[in-house]
Amino acid sequence: MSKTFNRLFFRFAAGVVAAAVSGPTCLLPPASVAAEPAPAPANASSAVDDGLSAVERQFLTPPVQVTVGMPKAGEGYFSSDARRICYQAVPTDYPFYQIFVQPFDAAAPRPAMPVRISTGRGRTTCSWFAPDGTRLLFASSHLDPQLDATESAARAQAEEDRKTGRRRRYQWDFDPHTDIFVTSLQPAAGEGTGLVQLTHEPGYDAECSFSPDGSQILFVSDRDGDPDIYVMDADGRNVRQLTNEPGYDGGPFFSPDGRFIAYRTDRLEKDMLQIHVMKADGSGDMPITSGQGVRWAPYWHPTKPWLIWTGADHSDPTKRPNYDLWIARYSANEDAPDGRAGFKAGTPLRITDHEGADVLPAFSPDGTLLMWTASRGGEGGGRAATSQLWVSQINAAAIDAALKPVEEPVEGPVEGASQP
Ligand SMILES: [Ca+2]
Ligand SMILES: [Ca+2]
Ligand SMILES: [Ca+2]
Repeated sequence: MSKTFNRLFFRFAAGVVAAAVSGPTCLLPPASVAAEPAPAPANASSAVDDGLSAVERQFLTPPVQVTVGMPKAGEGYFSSDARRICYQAVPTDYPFYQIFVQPFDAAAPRPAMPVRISTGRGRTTCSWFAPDGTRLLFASSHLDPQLDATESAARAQAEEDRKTGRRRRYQWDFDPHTDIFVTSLQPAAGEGTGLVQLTHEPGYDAECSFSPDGSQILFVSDRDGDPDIYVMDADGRNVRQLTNEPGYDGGPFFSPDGRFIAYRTDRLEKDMLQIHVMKADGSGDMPITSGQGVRWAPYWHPTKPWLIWTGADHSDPTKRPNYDLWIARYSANEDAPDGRAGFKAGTPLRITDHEGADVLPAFSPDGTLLMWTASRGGEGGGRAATSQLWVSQINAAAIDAALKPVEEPVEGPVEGASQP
């Protein structure tokens, strides 16, 4: 099964697998050995895109590009101490995303040498640090028995695209061989350090993230034929299904206090994702966005009652949608008599309007930095640029001042994607 969502989407790659790895568990080399350094950062000072618009300048410092050397990189997240980031990137010599971790300096964000954590084969996606920083979670299809053929087909298509100059939309496959793995990032001496496979069901299992206390893992599975959100214990046991609506439900993250889950769903209109929030047990589900367009990749601010996501207006089929970052203030009270009323969000605020894609936002653990996947800078800039990870400081005071209060009545559908 596969779908093509209109451009974007990284927290959905998926793929296939197999290979050099025999057996479902852990024959992979330790992360420290698997390390296959990407080319050294070429332009370590690459950075300032001075093309900030008035809107962006109000809320963000000029973004600094922190990934270099690979054709595409994206979907980055911070470790709890903000000293590392994890992300997915397409190596120069391989057709599919692999998972990387690299050092990060919050005081002076800049490119650094990445270390590959995934096996080097298959499609991978959705990396996420354990809260204690000792392990990394990600989804990978490297156990696909047909991996050789999958890779060959991808290489052939890439070669054909290169000849014809075609730029494909991002293809998001629900690869049935995708499973969730966790690997140690701080292997103890003498300890097995390979991957541990946490899901074993046929079907796509991906889009995984730990709960704030590290005891639970949220993920998406289409094991019953329809993609839904599940939660399991950190060791892969005790799987519980949280959503059961026809259509795609995915990209779930726990709120910082662990009481709520933000995710995206296209249950109302195929491929037209909207942001929803539900309680941690799956009850009290409610939409946060509505209206024409796509909203996805919700992410919680760690200390402020803010939810950020990616939105784009798809109402004009003749225009290329511009994906940008939106923030809304919320109030949460899981004990409200009506569970649905326990979570309210105000009118969202657009904080980017650059012509290139601005997607998959993530705040640093202290909430001062924003990292997102953007097509900026580079030759031609904007839409001609490849997607990479960029980091800005947020102007929290300006955002706070511009954000509408939650209580303010919203006239009409909540817009998340109107053009500026
Ligand atoms: Ca699976
Ligand atoms: Ca579903
Ligand atoms: Ca944009």
